[in-house]
Amino acid sequence: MSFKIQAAALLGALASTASAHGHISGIIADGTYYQGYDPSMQYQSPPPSVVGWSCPECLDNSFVDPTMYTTSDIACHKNATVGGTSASVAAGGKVEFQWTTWPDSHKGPVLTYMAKVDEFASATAADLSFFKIDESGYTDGTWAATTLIANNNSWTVTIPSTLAAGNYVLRHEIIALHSAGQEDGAQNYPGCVNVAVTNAGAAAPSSESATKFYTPTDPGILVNIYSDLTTYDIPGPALWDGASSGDDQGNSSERAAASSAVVVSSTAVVASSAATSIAAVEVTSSAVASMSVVTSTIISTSVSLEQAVQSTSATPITTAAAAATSDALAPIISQVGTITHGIHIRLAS
Ligand SMILES: *[C@@H]1O[C@H](CO)[C@@H](O)[C@H](O)[C@H]1NC(C)=O
Ligand SMILES: *[C@@H]1O[C@H](CO)[C@@H](O)[C@H](O)[C@H]1NC(C)=O
Ligand SMILES: *[C@@H]1O[C@H](CO)[C@@H](O)[C@H](O)[C@H]1NC(C)=O
Ligand SMILES: [Cu+2]
Repeated sequence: MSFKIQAAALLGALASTASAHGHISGIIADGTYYQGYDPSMQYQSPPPSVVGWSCPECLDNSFVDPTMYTTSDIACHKNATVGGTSASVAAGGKVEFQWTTWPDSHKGPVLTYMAKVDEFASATAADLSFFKIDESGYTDGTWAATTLIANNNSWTVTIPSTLAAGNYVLRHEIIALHSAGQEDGAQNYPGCVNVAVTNAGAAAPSSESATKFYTPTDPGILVNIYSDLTTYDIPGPALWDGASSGDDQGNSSERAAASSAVVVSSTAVVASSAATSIAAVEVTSSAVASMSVVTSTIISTSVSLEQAVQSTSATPITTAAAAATSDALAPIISQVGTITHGIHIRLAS
């Protein structure tokens, strides 16, 4: 069996498309699970009421790019509207954000902000005014997004203990920098959830609109992560000094335990959706040690997948790796036929 893709379509897609990735599927606030927003909810009637802000334009798990930094889409994602319900958390308590499977290739910082609101029902993205409560960039050679993956695709923050009680929108974000060496290549994946903070202090940090956070040429936004980085400037406003300075992400042995609990068989192909248009396919193989990303429109026949993988590598991969990848992808290609968005290939060592 051979599976082929069309060269022109692939190369065109490469030039213009950047692959999209995940969203926050749910949160655990003070030990209680709350479902997040899923773009498929827009087709339910009525849509479920969840803590997450909606993103009807996020069916492809898309991202906000630097050309949108001055629009309210950067606040809580494209055309986001407030969630219908809220989580409850005590000041000083923890909120864990659970992401859909995040790809290794999408390295970058993880940031969390809060904005106080009066009533959730009347909150709009344009009106939110945020302060930063958590940030992590590139520490000891490890990107925050890599730590997030090792923690079962989750990130935990502490709600500052001195914060005034009330209703807050928690804005959590991964910025993927795999294409950020070119201007407008960074990919922001913000997501917002509603939390009612109890047992609190009186602090009311100064805050600003998300449209002030970033510019396309910030050193932490326009950055080539494939060069030998020694330091990385986390973008956005300074961390609020009332924020907890503790590291909530566990130590390395805790991360290893969380990671091994994620079931990934050595040659499994996992599609994030079974539709004809799929946002992402993850392939893992214990046989190879390098990693690559393919972003393409796969239409029909002409160039082998093996070539496609090699030609689109973020980092060069071996022929053996490409062959293994091609074999592993074959069943999904035959099932799905057309992959309209992208394929993420992760080859674990
Ligand atoms: C937001 O919604 C409007 C109206 O439906 C649409 O024209 C616009 O493209 C959407 N914005 C994004 C970023 O998708
Ligand atoms: C990691 O944290 C766990 C739980 O707090 C603790 O039991 C364990 O000893 C720690 N391991 C290391 C290597 O620090
Ligand atoms: C990993 O996260 C998922 C939700 O994204 C959760 O259902 C699962 O229980 C978590 N596994 C572990 C070992 O924490
Ligand atoms: Cu992606």
